[in-house]
Amino acid sequence: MLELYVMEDCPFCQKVRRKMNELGIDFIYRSYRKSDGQENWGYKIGGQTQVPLLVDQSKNVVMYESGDIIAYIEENYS
Ligand SMILES: N[C@@H](CCC(=O)N[C@@H](CS)C(=O)NCC(=O)O)C(=O)O
Repeated sequence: MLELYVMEDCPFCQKVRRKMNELGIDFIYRSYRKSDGQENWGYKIGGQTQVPLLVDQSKNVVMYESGDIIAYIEENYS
């Protein structure tokens, strides 16, 4: 299943979540705490402290950038 690392007040994360909901895509919501820094799972997976971060284990994809994530889910999951 898709996993999305997000911070609640991040507008880029909200944009991606909105699109996921619009497309009816089920995903695992991963809370991202900025204060965890490099100890964060998102950092350990993707190597950056940026969110949103999409992880698609079924396709070995780890992706930052909300625009790229939206294009990816539209292409692969809609
Ligand atoms: N261009 C990126 C911008 C993402 C971004 O700026 N995210 C902020 C939170 S709203 C972030 O993760 N900043 C890095 C940090 O706080 O360490 C996108 O569209 O996804």
